[in-house]
Amino acid sequence: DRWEQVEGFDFRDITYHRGTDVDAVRIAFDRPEKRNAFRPGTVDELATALDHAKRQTDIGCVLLTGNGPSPKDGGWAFCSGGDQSVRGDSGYEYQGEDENPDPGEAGRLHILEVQRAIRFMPKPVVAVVPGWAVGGGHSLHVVCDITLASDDHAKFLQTDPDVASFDAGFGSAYLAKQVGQKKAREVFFRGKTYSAEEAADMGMVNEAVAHDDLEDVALDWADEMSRKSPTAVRMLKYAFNMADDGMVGQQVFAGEATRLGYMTDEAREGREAFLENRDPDFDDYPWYY
Ligand code: 2NE
Repeated sequence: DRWEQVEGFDFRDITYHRGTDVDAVRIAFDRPEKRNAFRPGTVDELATALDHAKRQTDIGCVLLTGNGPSPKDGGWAFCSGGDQSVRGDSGYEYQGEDENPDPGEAGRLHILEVQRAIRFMPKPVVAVVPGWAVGGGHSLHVVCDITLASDDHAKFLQTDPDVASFDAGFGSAYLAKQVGQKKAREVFFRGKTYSAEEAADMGMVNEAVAHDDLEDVALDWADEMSRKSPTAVRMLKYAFNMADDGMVGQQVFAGEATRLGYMTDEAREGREAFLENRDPDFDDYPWYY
């Protein structure tokens, strides 16, 4: 009852809700019988929901989670990564109805686009981990701004090298920024399973929370964050990103700086002068120091 479905979407592999009393959305993997593995269609839906969430100017936080438990065996999962049963030789295979699909649909790895959507989302994205976070699912929690995990059921595991996959971007390099080089290498090279508590001690989980309280705690955190100044939170998120994101990080931060600049009378004078075909008069605007 704290969530209502967002109208206008007919998703198959995810669910999408917005808070009734908190300015947050909840996007959830909905393939619990597959430990919430993603197939290409799942990723398309995720990208659509994230883009929609980005555009909601009254929404201050995105929760990303996995529905459960599995009707088959009661197991919980955040996400177990790419669905290995549809993995082709160059990516994850097309599963639509078209007999002659676009060749570009053949081998897709567009979960990386979703990682970027999370990274550049102009509001915090919280991974709410009720169970397994594995492979590409582990990488998704890594790229989120915050991770909250079930103390009872969350398990963190990197299987990439077992299935001959490698997230050589955020999944590994950014993980190392969070937990340090030695631990990040251990996560990938050993393939050991870590509890929520261990992951919190390591620094890749913010808090381990009793399973039954997980969603409420996530909503509390979302409520706190979405009550802050949108501009300040957005600038801070992009400032945190910028140190690691090179020229793209600078570009994203700079775009926000430009927006702030446009909001000043000084910028309005520049625009008006052009439209009125006269020289701009910036005399009223000091050279601040
Ligand atoms: C997730 C894990 C550790 C769970 O183990 P357990 O013992 O709790 O469950 P079980 O029985 O293995 O899984 C339950 C059902 O879910 C399916 C299983 O095949 C099983 O199906 P049934 O036998 O009941 O029919 N399932 C689970 N994960 C799946 C997956 N990823 N794809 C397809 N079916 C899956 C254990 O299941 C596990 O290790 N799963 C595989 C994790 C994995 O290797 N993921 C891919 C890593 S690569 C990747 O994600 C990636 C990337 O790194 C970069 C780009 C794109 C993708």
